[in-house]
Amino acid sequence: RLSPLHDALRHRCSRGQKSLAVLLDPDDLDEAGTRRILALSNTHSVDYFFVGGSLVTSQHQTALIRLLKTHSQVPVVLFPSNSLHIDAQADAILLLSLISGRNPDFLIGQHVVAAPLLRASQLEILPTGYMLVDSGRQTTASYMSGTTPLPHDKPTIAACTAMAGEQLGLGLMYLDGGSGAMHPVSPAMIRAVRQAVELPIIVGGGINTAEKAHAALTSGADVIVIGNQIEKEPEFLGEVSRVVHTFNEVLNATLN
Ligand code: 1GP
Repeated sequence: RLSPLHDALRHRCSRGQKSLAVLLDPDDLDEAGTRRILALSNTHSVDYFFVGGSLVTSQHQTALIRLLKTHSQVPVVLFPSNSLHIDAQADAILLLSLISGRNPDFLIGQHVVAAPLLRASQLEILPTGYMLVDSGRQTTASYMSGTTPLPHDKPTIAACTAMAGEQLGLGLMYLDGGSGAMHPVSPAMIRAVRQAVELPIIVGGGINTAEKAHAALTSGADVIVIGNQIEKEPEFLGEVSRVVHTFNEVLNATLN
């Protein structure tokens, strides 16, 4: 099976290029809200739409993905909380292995259920080491997964966890404070993971200012994920897109 998104992301990362992913949670967005974000994403640069949430109760996910695919060229990547949220209309799926936790259901159980569905679909599979990091309060993700997040101030544990994930053959690392995190993943932890692995690193959870976005990128994040803040204030998409764009422009100027 071809892996165009993974190959392109690895190529970007090897050149130090940064990317922006906008997380759309079907439970939080109605059609008007999605259209507003779509319009902004067509004027500002967005690299990926992630679709999902730690607990999806609405029936909107299919309609949301259809809307994105109809009005945008930005790749749609599923960010599933379990095997029920596979949707073959998307372009790819983050096949998350929750390596910060010790719950076998999220390390392999859900994957067994999903395997034949994924085999039958055209979805690009992005095998991802998913690390939940304590962010100052219990998030839906840590409660629903029944796992203890990584301690916020223990970058060495995060680095060793990421190393183990890379040695197991995972293709991406996702450091997540969880949606609406009080504190984003610390720069020290991102730096430690950056030094430990060569894989592309995705960082999300609680990035709600341009400064926090910039801090994550300078610490070594290849992709930053923004959900809540764009849902609350869609214009933040323009602000954070400029942060990523400026970062890449400075890098290009240095390389040329
Ligand atoms: C959560 O990383 C994502 O899984 C995004 O978090 O909603 O806090 O931006 P926010």
